[in-house]
Amino acid sequence: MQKRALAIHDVSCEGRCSLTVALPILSACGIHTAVLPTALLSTHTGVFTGYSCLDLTEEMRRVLTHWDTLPLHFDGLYSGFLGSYEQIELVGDTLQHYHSEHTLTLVDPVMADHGALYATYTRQMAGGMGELCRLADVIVPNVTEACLLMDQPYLENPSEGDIRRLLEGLAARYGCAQVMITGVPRKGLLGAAGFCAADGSFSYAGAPQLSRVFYGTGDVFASALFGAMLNGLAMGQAMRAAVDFTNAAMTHTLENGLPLHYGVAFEQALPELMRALGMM
Ligand code: PXL
Repeated sequence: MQKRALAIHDVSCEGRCSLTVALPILSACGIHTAVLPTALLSTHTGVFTGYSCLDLTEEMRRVLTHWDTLPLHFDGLYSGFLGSYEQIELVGDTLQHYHSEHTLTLVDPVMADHGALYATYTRQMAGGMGELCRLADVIVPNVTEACLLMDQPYLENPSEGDIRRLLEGLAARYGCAQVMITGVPRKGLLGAAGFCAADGSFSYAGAPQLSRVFYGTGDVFASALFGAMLNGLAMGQAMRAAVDFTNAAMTHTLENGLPLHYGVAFEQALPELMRALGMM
């Protein structure tokens, strides 16, 4: 049976991130994906200025009201960048509404990077993102978001012990079965560190660190991870596949010589992801 997922993110019209990344990656993973767009922006907010941003909360309510008349079921629920504080409650209600015994819920608490909140995010929204994390089986914050979720100052150079404490703390505080922190450096590698609450195990998957600042890589990683997990890969294997895919996308971007703020060339790495999932 083909798996069905719901992806709740913004549409950034230019600059590959959020839905323009999640949808093609999940399609390549063979997953029938419905979308609930949270906001419409001309670009992402990471590096561009003067972008337009339309909060879609009211339209989301209309979409959900219509969906209530349809027999919809989702195997996976995946949320990311949100448009406003008011919207967080609606997204929480939606995750609960479509949750069933076998649903995999992945919340990417997108709100900050490199020690700072994104331009459209407030402290109040950061608190609300924590409430969404409580509804998730899996969360994938970066180091900045992990520190915010734990109400602690940003760790610029976290040690292995710092990352373990964050992982365990997040799992305990938000009740998530699996926590992964992204953008974790270790011995010249950059990757993701994971914690599985069921057996208390830690894991790490890294790839050679490329000394450039990329955009949208958190979304590329999380989408590939979610696609891999919906295809039945265990956390460690899914993390490995998603790290390799993200690294390949970054490498293609550098080879293409494209400006980095337009996101990474994940399109050219999709065959690699599909091979890792045994699809070709
Ligand atoms: O990649 C996360 C993201 C998603 N959507 C928008 C963003 C960002 C990060 O900056 O600005 C609109």
